[in-house]
Amino acid sequence: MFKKVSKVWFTLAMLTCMVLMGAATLSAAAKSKLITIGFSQVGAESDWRTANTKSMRDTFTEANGYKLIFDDAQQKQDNQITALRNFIQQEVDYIVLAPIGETGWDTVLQEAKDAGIPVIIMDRMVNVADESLYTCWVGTNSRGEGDTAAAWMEKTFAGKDKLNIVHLQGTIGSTAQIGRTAGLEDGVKRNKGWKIVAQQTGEFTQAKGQEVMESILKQQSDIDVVYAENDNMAFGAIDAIEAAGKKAGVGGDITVISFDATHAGLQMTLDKKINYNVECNPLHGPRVEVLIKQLEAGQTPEKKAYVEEGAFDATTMTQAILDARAY
Ligand code: GYE
Repeated sequence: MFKKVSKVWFTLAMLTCMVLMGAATLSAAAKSKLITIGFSQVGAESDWRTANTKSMRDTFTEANGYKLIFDDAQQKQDNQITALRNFIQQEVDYIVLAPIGETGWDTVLQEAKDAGIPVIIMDRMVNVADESLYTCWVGTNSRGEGDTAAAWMEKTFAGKDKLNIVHLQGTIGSTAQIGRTAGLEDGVKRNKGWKIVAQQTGEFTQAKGQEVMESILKQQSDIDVVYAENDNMAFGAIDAIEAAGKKAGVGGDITVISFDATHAGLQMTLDKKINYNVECNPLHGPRVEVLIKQLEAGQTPEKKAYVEEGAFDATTMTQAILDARAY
């Protein structure tokens, strides 16, 4: 009896070993087939960026057939150029670039093209003389977002003959800054009473947003609106406003407009501290994967793909909307 049982266990153990060995060989073979992606990320300046990085990491896993080489450029273009050159040297299959600013990419993108490595631009855009220097782009319509915010201001402040606006800009020269700034500045041109009383960059970070807002509040007592080009700068600005003894948001002294509509941003919208939050979706991982699959299949993806986005007004914001937020 005992002998029989131990024989069964022995056979089972042998079979398990064989299966495991088989799996090990398989995974070694699968490993050599992984698609290698060099990803140059801007940095970790905002909640939006953190969600974007997570989306990329969650998508491009070994289990999904990828080897992701991630590089954080810490908000410096020089670091991004170095990262791209390293990727070229490592002969990666694809480069994904989330560019900090739009200009200054021609040389390094030419190097990638010469090496035959397709480059997918994600999130912000590049401004290059020759559009064939990159394969395709996926991201947000920042100009559209700026227009959406300006249209809301026109509706909300209709009939008001004076509107003093503090403008907290994102990283100067980035697509998100250029588009959102253009939307506001066009609004100012259309509306005689609108005046930008201060315009300064907060680098898309909460700390800088707060610091800049603190100094503006010391110089300007008459502020109607803060137009912050992302959630994190809005959080910083709200802290500064409250520290100065004023109230931000619905029914307060200063109306706050923000962009991104991240989970934390929508929480502030639900709390009525941000009056209007224009959505900017960071979940590009799966979108980039679709593009890579198309390229792997020998297809030509669309050159530019914009992501659809909405906007949230604090007066109609609900807990259910917040709960459904994936980022
Ligand atoms: O709005 C901001 C981030 O480029 C759309 O970058 C992106 C922007 C986003 O730091 O929060």
